[in-house]
Amino acid sequence: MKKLIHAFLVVMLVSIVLLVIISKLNSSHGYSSGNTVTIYNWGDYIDEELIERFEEETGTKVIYETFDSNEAMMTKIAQGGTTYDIAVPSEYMIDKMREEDLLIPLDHSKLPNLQYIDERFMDLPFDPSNKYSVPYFWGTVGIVYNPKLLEDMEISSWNDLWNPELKNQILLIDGAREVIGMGLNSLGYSLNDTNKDHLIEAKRKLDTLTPNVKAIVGDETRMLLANEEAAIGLVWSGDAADIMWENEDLDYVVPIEGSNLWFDNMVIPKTAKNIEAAHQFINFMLDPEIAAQNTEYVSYSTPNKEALNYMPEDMVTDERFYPSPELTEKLEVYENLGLKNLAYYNELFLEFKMHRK
Ligand code: N2P
Repeated sequence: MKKLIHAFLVVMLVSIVLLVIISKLNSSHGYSSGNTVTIYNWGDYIDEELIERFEEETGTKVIYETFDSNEAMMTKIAQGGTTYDIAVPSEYMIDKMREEDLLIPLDHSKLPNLQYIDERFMDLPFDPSNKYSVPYFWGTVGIVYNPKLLEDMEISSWNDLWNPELKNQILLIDGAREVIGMGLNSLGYSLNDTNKDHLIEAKRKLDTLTPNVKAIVGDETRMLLANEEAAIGLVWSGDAADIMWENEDLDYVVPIEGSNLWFDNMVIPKTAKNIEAAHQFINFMLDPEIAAQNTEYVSYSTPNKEALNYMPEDMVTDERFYPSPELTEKLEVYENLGLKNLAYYNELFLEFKMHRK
């Protein structure tokens, strides 16, 4: 009997070792994890019904996690703890990730639905020929405001936010580029300014906004503004569109001094384990009807030209959310300012947050 138990234990041990070796070998070829695909996306940035549909159609299980800033996303991917098959960074971060060798070139032959993307969103300077990324959503940064709570106050400039009557009325995005950018723009500087004196001046100016800042938040912004718990929010355009569906009293403006035009694209990080399924998922999201459903759900602006035909007319003709090329030309796209400068933006933003406490 003892011998039998011994033999059984040996067989068990050998099987376990073999299993571990097989799974390691598979993952080093990028095709492990049987049938799962792990996706890392911004919060509130997909219609979850589409995840289920992808799972049903392909038999691939989706593991879905969210982040709320490019910086947080990049740190987690660089650490490599969780291995993501898809992530959705914005342009300057795609450039930075490529520079740090964190991305895998895409196989365009597996992405036939790429033909539906408007040329205007392809081959942009942050990723020539879309070697590493395909467009997901795009938009602007601006101010959503509630005229009902503001009486006759006009909101059209970044500097309007410094009005002392707005005490405790403003919600800010928890993002270094957005907030420091607002400070820079309000002084007439570029969103990509790296001049230290200008950056310090912007940070000092932001410190004086503190009495008006109610909170620095992530995805809760939508709910707080729609429920009229604050009168003003610094937001990404799609969040504004969504809030305005909830509460028709609100409006959205891109300030006259200028603002940010951004593009969020899907990429496959270097650590991906299921490259095949990652391409499949990306191509699925590029399908015009799927993209239209996703866009109606999240309210951001789709780069998928064909998808526009499946969407309500009033949504796609709204210039606040589908600004013309002439309007977007006046806006600035964030550039990858390099490790040191980006770290400095983060440092100033942290100091600004501390100043509030
Ligand atoms: C979605 C956030 C969109 C991010 N909640 C804009 N880059």
